Amino acid sequence: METPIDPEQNPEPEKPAAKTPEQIAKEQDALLDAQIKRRSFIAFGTFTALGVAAYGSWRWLLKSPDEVAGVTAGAHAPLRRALNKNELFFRKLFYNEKHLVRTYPKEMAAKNVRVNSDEGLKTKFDPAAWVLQVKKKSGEVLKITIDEIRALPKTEIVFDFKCVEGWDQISHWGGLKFSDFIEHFGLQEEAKLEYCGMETPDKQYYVGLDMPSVMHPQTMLAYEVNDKPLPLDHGAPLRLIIPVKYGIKNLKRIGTINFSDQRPRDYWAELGYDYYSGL
Ligand SMILES: Nc1nc2c(c(=O)[nH]1)N[C@H]1C(S)=C(S)[C@@H](COP(=O)(O)O)O[C@H]1N2
Ligand SMILES: [Mo]
Repeated sequence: METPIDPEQNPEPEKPAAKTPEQIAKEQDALLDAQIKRRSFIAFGTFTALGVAAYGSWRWLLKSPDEVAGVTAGAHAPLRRALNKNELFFRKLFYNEKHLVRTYPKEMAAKNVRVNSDEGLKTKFDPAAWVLQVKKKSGEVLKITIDEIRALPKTEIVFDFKCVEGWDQISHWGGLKFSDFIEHFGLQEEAKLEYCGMETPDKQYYVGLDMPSVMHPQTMLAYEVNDKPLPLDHGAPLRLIIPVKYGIKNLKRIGTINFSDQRPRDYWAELGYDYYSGL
């Protein structure tokens, strides 16, 4: 005979008592607490690791050699490398031969053009005996007189001349477009090199220039200011006017011009200024 199931003797497993709202809140709080602890731990660990890495990088930078004095002074070598990489990157991105520096009407040009500095102009100098010396790739040196340069078509520009010291002045220059100079004197092979260097006859002031800036359509070998022959303190008989660069690169009294794939020496870069000094 079957015994009937006695619900009293075989009770269903007891259901856990329903949680009170207080209990639920407490459990959720505990869970949240654990989560916050975990995240804080991760954040702190990450922060410490980054701090250690930053300190390591800083020590590395401080211990890295300075740039070779007399080439480009000042910065630690890795910083200069980064600067040079940046410069190249932006040059490639933005440099465009067709981009011209802003020009102004002649009436806006200063009548009294400021004379700034005179490195390389202090040595006794006879402008009548001057010839421009151009070093070719072959080693041959061209000797060019001011009359040969003046005989070629003249170009003029009125632009805002800017000095790194913080002044600027609208000024009016006349001379031979540099790219015409290259054409006329058969320097096409030289113009394929990366850099152009210029020095005063006494070699006391000198600049290095990237070829695209030298070949820029507004760059000229100037022999006039305000329609008159250059005075000695502005660089007679021939100076560089390179509007895409700061004043420091606009060498007065050019003695020699050379071309190379290595950066030519540069007076202000040796003292820690930016080699490119572009505008
Ligand atoms: N030979 C030579 N050229 C030079 C300089 C110099 O000291 N010596 N100074 C440069 C600087 S810093 C500037 S701002 C301009 C100033 O040109 P300016 O005197 O005709 O105004 O020339 C540049 N060319
Ligand atoms: Mo300058």
